[in-house]
Amino acid sequence: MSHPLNPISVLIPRPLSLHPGEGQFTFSPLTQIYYADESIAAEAAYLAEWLGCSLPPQPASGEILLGAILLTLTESPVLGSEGYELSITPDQIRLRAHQPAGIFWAIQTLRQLATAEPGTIHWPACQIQDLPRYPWRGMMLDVARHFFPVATVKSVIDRLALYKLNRLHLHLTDDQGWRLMIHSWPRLAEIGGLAAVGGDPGGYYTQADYAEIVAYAQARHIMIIPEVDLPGHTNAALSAYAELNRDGQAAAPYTGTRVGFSSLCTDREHTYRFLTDVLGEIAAITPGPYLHIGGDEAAATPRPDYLRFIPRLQHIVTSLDKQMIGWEEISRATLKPGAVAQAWRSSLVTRSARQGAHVILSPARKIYLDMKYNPLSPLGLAWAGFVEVRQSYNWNPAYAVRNLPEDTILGVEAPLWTETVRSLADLDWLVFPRLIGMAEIGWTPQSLRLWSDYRARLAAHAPRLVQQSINFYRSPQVPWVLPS
Ligand code: TNX
Repeated sequence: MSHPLNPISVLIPRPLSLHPGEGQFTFSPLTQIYYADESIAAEAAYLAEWLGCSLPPQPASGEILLGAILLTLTESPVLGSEGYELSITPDQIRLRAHQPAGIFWAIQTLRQLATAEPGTIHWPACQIQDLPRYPWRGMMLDVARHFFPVATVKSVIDRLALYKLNRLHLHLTDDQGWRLMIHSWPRLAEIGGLAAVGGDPGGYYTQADYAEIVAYAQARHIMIIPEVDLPGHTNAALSAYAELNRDGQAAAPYTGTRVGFSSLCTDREHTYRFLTDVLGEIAAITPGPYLHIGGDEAAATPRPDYLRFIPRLQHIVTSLDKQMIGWEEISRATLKPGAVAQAWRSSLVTRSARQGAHVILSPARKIYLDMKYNPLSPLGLAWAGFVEVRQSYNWNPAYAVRNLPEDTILGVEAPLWTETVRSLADLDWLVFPRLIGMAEIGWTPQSLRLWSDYRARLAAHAPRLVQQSINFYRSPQVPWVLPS
């Protein structure tokens, strides 16, 4: 990629501190990568593969390694679990972190800094120290309204890694589809997985598929958060098992886009056996500490039932040694410590925070990736308004929800609901470039974020988006540097 040598003009997220140096480091296929700790051998291999090194990475020995790339871990905890230091001189590149994730993010910085003419890669000399603002920087993908195969999910994971995003929340179930095989209740996927919005093909992940997604994400330091939306948004489950319905009749499959019409029967013990089985199977194949139970738009569940249901769910989730996440509506219920509430359209989460919960911010008018950019957008919805690139970048999470103490904020997450999204190209067009801005919102301190500066850096990312075949929205607000 060619771009001006001032590295700050390209990096997204903008790093905490960056000092340009003199000269550049030139890569050759014989450049040797060394790693000082077995726990970062995988990161060294990832870097070697990206660069096309002809020599495999080697464990580091004591001597000074001119012309080499050196990966090391430091005892000092100041870099936290994700921070890193990157030093590039004409003689050597050093990546340092306290944890492997920091090394992985340093590698993403190296990828963005590389300038390539055919056959050679250069890096401008510089010193970078970098740490994220928030530990939670995520995207949500709705695989229920439309189903996306494992390969598409992996492409999404690769896109997240590029911008140092570390969470992928999978919205696995909704009225239109149930997308994960549950062996103790197989018809959920076999019957409930058949439909999708608009009569498009359905589908579901086997548990082996899910494990493959989890492993692929883990190798990129991204945590998978599975969501089973309860007690509303459950028509697919209700179509598969009559006994989950209040009237005992199986629901018809649903291919429309209305919300708020379905509910599990919440006052029969049988439903709680179902929930224990389903969440138990998912917990067993999910290494991350969270299970998302939805909880949104349960308009078909009587309020008193909902208020009893959520604490019972939290009890099931904590019995499985997981923490419960729910959409902001769970804030109406009594929550035990460890719950996480996800804000999307109101300030309800302050009630969760007052009960000791942490909060994820997904304000629809800023970072709902399914909102149209403008009235002419061929894809997307508009219930939260049009969300152009500038509007989705220009906000401060600290003030996103009125009266929410900043220390309760875990971070930010941009949801992509897929009522109108049928392919990776559709997905990319809504996600890019808004997700790139969200990545910077979650990583970079507010004081270093300025739209005019960001938009110039974003413009410089156009050639790399093109090169990776990412079908991004050419917003008129960004002076894109596009190949002619
Ligand atoms: C609201 S956001 C929903 C989803 C829809 C989305 C469309 C939320 C928790 N619920 O069921 O897909 O709007 O933008």
